[in-house]
Amino acid sequence: MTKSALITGITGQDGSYLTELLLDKGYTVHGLIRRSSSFNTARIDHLYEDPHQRERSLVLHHADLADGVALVNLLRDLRPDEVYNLGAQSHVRVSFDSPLYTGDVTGMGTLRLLEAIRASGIDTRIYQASSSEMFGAAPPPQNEATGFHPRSPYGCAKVFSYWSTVNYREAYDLFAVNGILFNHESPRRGETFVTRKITRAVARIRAGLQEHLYLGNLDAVRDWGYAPEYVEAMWLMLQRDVPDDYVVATGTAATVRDFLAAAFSSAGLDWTAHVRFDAKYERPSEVDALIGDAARAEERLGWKPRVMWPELARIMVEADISALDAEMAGATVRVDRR
Ligand code: NDP
Ligand code: GDR
Repeated sequence: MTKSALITGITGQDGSYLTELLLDKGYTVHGLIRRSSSFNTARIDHLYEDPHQRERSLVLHHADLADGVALVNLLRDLRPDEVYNLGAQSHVRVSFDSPLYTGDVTGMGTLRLLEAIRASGIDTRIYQASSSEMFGAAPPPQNEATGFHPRSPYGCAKVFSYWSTVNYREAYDLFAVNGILFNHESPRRGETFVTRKITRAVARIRAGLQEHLYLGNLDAVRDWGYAPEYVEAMWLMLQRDVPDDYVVATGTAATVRDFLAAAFSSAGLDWTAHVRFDAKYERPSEVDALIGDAARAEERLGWKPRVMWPELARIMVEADISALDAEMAGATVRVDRR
């Protein structure tokens, strides 16, 4: 029997890679998308199927994590085997500007989804996209036993979602898991996250379209991995006999400055000639260092990272250079298929 999955956040970086993975495994994939005044499906356009086609393996549905009734209706109708809750206001800096909205979507949205599963009485497994941001000020290395000390409205909302997921597992015997994923990037990463902001700027500076890149704190330490590998871990977590929570990380650390230097030098550029400081990109409270210990994921899921941050920087720079070259040659490259 074909398995089915519902993905919230299907139009995001992770949603697009997870959709590819599940379609490759033969799933029917349902995606929750938000109504938008302009197209927001660029990352999954290459997977799009004509809605008039009879047998479809990818079906999109309009709904929103803010709309609990729509979630109940959707779950009752679709009865998916697996639910992946990737939808969120996911930008940490933005969460300081929109704390209540972030709390509503990134926090309460998860509870609405869990409650929709419970209320509709369906038998489904749910993956919650938890985050290393929950560790915040807790010193590295961080693993599943590390206490949370979030440093942003986003981190606080993710802690609420984490505990709601654990609570529904304990209270209702739901197969509910938290993947505590450390930063993961790709050519499909949103353009305002620091790695992609850097690699896009490298391509534009190299092409003479931009001279300066404005950034905030360069001292923050992050554990950057490669997004297509991280969605494999999500799927593996839902295939276990027993639900549990897992850290997913590379265990290697770099500062924003290290990533910057690697990205610029991979295109033959010197970052110090181009980077300027702008306090606007600093956070009122920063997360200084995140370095994950993914021993449990390796031991129980057989998951191991393959691409480490220096290679990741190269992959992203190359992709942005090719995309820009194609754009400048007049072709429109809307989706990177890597
Ligand atoms: P993105 O920001 O790329 O994608 C977020 C997705 O959520 C988009 O599809 C977005 O839709 C959707 N979304 C936003 N608001 C709502 C809403 N109100 N209702 C329904 N959907 C909504 O995030 P990533 O793919 O990078 O991350 C996926 C998840 O994993 C997120 O929950 C994130 O917080 C979490 N995470 C990410 C990590 C990372 O390093 N990437 C690390 C740890 C956790 P639209 O396209 O319309 O904006
Ligand atoms: P993060 O990622 O906050 O870790 O959250 P981001 O790339 O936004 O920031 C990483 C670090 O870079 C510093 N920084 C800047 N960040 C941005 N965005 N823009 C800048 O100009 C800039 N200059 C310096 C930041 O201060 C920070 O220290 C990501 C998101 O994907 C979350 O959803 C996810 O949960 C966590 O990763 C794990």
